[in-house]
Amino acid sequence: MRDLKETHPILAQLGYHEMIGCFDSETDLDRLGRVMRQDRQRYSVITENGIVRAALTTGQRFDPRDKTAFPVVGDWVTLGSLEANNATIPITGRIPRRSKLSRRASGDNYLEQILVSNLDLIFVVSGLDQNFNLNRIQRFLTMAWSCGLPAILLLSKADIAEDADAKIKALEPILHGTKVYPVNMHDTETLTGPLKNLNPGQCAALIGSSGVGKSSMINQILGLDHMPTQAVRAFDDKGRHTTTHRELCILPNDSGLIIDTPGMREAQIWFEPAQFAERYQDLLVPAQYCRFSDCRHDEDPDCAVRETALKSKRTTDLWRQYSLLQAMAVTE
Ligand SMILES: Nc1nc2c(ncn2[C@@H]2O[C@H](COP(=O)(O)OP(=O)(O)OP(=O)(O)O)[C@@H](O)[C@H]2O)c(=O)[nH]1
Ligand SMILES: [Mg+2]
Ligand SMILES: [Zn+2]
Repeated sequence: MRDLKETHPILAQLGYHEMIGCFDSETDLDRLGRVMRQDRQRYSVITENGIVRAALTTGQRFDPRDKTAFPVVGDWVTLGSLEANNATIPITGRIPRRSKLSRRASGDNYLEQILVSNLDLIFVVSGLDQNFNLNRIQRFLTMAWSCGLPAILLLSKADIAEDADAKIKALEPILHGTKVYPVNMHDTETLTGPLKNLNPGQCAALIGSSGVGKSSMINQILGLDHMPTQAVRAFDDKGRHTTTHRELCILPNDSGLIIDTPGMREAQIWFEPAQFAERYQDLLVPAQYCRFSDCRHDEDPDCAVRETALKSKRTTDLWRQYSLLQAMAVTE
């Protein structure tokens, strides 16, 4: 196959290189797209030949009982052919995800809801204004970690913050090595640093409360008012949930992809027990040998997890993440 950048520049920008080998023939590539936007059953899919409207075929391809099987923003999908008199193209399949951001679905059952997929990075956005809340930031960071995704913290509204330095200092105990950038979403210069963490073809998702500036950031990078934004009500800083859908945006100069998401009231953490066990396997066994059965693996005396983490080449960050995740799994 010729250089994908020449034959299929859009697919290349969308990060297709991650899947080189899945499809070889040019016809296959013409049937391939990446979900850019989803409004209930309707999808907008970016293909080499432009953005198309697509929908799931009524049929057995996606088991309706398994919501996690349905395509989400970020997914690579295969498309059928366009029927006459029908402007909507059927989605015929979904390529297995290499990563996903999930949360616990609302309701009593412990169910997974996949928000977006095929990510390389999560930008947790939080305001340096009255929105600033350590607990909330910790939960959003944990949401990324529990899905095995690296997180970067963007502290917006640095231009109007009064005690930014004190707030940033207060973050220290919950960061565990996470990079932090104070930013002004209306000033491109402050966004250059964080965006250096994203390589061509890589995809980041913006998560955080409503009104923290997620859509403003995308508009600033794109240089146009693509995503609607709205001033936050001054009296409670709660925002009004301006963005109501998830949307993947291609950044200029082949500098990666960013997905905007609606503000979340609360980060409901999702744990996939198998994945969790795999990532922290060598810490799970020693956990049984801590002196206290309710050991938080933090400052507690005779903690076997901490000892193991310190002895092995693992960083203490990982062990702290582990304790944090475990604590949250219990309290969920
Ligand atoms: N001064 C200042 N204002 C900002 C900054 N970031 C966002 N804003 C303002 O905050 C308001 C809310 O910004 P949005 O971009 O709509 O927030 P959002 O996170 O997308 O909100 P939802 O879509 O509801 O989740 C807008 O009026 C923005 O102009 C910033 O860094 N500095
Ligand atoms: Mg928004
Ligand atoms: Zn312990």
